[in-house]
Amino acid sequence: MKLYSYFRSSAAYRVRIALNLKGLAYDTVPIHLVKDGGHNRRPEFRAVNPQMRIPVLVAPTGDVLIQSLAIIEYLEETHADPPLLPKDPIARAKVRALADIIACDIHPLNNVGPLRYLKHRMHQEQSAIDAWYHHWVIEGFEAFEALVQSGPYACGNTVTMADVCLVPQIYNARRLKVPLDDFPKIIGIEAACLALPAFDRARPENQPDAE
Ligand SMILES: N[C@@H](CCC(=O)N[C@@H](CS)C(=O)NCC(=O)O)C(=O)O
Repeated sequence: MKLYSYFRSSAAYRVRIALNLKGLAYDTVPIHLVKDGGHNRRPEFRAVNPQMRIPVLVAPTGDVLIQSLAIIEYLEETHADPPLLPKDPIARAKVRALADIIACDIHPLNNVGPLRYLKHRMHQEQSAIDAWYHHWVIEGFEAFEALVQSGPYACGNTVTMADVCLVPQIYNARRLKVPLDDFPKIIGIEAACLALPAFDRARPENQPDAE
C-alpha cells in the first residue's frame, strides 16, 4: 500500500497508527503541506485527490482512498485483527463518538486551511488565531475527558479508533502550546498509547519526511 502523508498531519498520523496496529506494510509518499504554498495544491496531487488533502491511501486493489476515518474503517473491514472497534453496537457507537469529537468537531476548525483563511482572508492577528485554536481544542478535550471511563486507553483495556484519533490531536495541541493540565485522563491515555510500538513508529518525528 502507498500512503500520501505529511509528517505533521494529524489526519495522516491517524492512518499511520492504524496501519501499524494492524501490521500492514506501506510506502510513504511525502507531500509537503507548507512549502511553496503547499505541494498538495500542485496539479499532480490534485489528480490523485481532488480535495487536495492528505491522507490518501492507495489500496492493494489500486483504488485511491481519501478521508482518514473512511480509510481506517476500510482497514478495519479488510483486516479485522486487532479490532479497532468493539463488537457490541453500543460500545462501537461510543468509540465512534469519541473519534468524531476529534475528527469532526476539533480538527476541521483548526486545520491548515481554516487557519490560513483566518490570517490571510479575514486578516486576523496571530494572537486571535491562537486563541481560536486553543478554544476549540479545549472545548473538545473537556468533553472527551468527561466521557472517558477507565484507562489505560480511551475506552478501557484495548486500543480503539478513539485513541487513534486522540493521540495525533494531542501532538497538535502541544505544538500550538494548548495548556493540558486540566486533562489528566487524556494525558494518561497518550502515555499508554505512545508506549506501544505501533503508535511510536507513527509519530511525526519518526517519519521519513520529518524536519
Ligand atoms: N477530514 C479529513 C481531513 C484531511 C485534512 O484536512 N488533512 C490536512 C492535513 S491534517 C490537509 O491535507 N490540509 C491541507 C490543506 O488544507 O491545504 C481526514 O480526516 O482525512
